Amino acid sequence: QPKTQTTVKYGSLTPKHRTDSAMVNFRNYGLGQFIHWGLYAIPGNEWEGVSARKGAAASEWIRSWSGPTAPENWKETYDKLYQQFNPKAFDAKAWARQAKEMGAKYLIFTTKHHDGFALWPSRYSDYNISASPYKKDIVKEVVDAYTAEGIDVFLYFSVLEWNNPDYMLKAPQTEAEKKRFQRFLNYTKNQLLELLQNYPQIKGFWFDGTWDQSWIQAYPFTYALEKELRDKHPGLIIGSRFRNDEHGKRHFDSNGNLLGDYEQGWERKLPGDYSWLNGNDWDAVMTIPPNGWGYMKDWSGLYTKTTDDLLEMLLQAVSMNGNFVLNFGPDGQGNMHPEEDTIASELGQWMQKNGEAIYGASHADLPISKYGYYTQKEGYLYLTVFNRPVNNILRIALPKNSKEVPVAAELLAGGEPLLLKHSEIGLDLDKQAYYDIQLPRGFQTDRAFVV
Ligand code: JFZ
Repeated sequence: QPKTQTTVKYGSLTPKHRTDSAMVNFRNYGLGQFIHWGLYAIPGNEWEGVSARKGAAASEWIRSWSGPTAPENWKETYDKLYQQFNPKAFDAKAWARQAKEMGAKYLIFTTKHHDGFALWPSRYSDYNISASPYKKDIVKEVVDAYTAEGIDVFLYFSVLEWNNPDYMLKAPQTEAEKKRFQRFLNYTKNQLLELLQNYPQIKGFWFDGTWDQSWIQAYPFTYALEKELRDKHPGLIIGSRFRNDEHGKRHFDSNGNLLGDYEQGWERKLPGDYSWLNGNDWDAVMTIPPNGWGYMKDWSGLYTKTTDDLLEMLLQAVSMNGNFVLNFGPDGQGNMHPEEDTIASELGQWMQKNGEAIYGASHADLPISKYGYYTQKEGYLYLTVFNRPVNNILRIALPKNSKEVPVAAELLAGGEPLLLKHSEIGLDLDKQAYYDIQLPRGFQTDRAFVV
């Protein structure tokens, strides 16, 4: 069927597959860290009789999702939390060291979430970190510390603000509303330019809160703003959640072109099939609890993901050319949750031994393996095994007459050579060539292993 092309004036501004060094680096990251930190870290999902919904709770939404026991003036109370924001244990260098040990190659950090509170001393809003007892520029501390560890920094920025009188959900109608919303747009632009100016090391923005009609209808403004941000900061990486075209199409414009440099819709879920992705760059952001991004005091009674769950998701992402970004929600003092510490260290131990199968690795064009996930790089094929065969023989089926054939196999961690045999026995010998890899007798590890 012939595809009809729609006229799109405010469509994609960048090519589908950028090949500049910033984007090549992005493609090679493999593993990233997300940090949600802000005033919501103080309540930690439950506070003074207020409790966000358990299970479905997104602790950073407590201002909106406060439970039935919330007092009348809860929102006003929340908006005063900044007066007690004084994270005594906050040590950006310690966070950055931990991220480095975990094996993260990039960080996405919340400069301002939906509550509107800026973690940097913004000239464009008084509702910022300078007004808190902490006073110091948290964004600067984080950007500097991570950059010093060689970890690239991306800034999370929520456009929508719950408590900004100039913000509105619907597109402005009256002249007064138009004027008010234009003020909000200018403010947003000023803050973004301010972030670029203050923190020139950053590699990109991770936008959020761009789904309301007010923003959707402001497409001439957002189009021009994206252009300006890119002009001011060559190489800047922006995901597909920043803006829409003039037909209201988000993520992809009306002709199906990705809006931005990578697909940003994979949030607490992963694509099931490589072909859906259509060659687009993407990342997936993931919580450890079911749906809490900000600090949650109490993880009991929730299924919180294990290190193995997360490793499997990492492999699922990288095997389909995506990055996997794991979220941390530090508490109001600046400490990570103890279970986050454990997971970071376990992931780090695994990455230390097996990172070669992740960093710079990409999709291997092979049928899905029942044992785990294939990745490939520079003539090497990696198989990360989550399901160990009981007979200790890993069977790899390659298309018959494939130009590339395996010549040797080894365990990635430690490099132990493994017996590899071309097998004459198989179900589909006309179409496939079978290779059997003998795992060491009694082979056991506590985590997935890579051949
Ligand atoms: C947003 C935020 O509301 C949330 O607090 C958190 O910061 C998360 C990373 O992003 O939540 C979203 C945004 C988009 C979708 C779902 C949740 N989405 O497109 O499916």
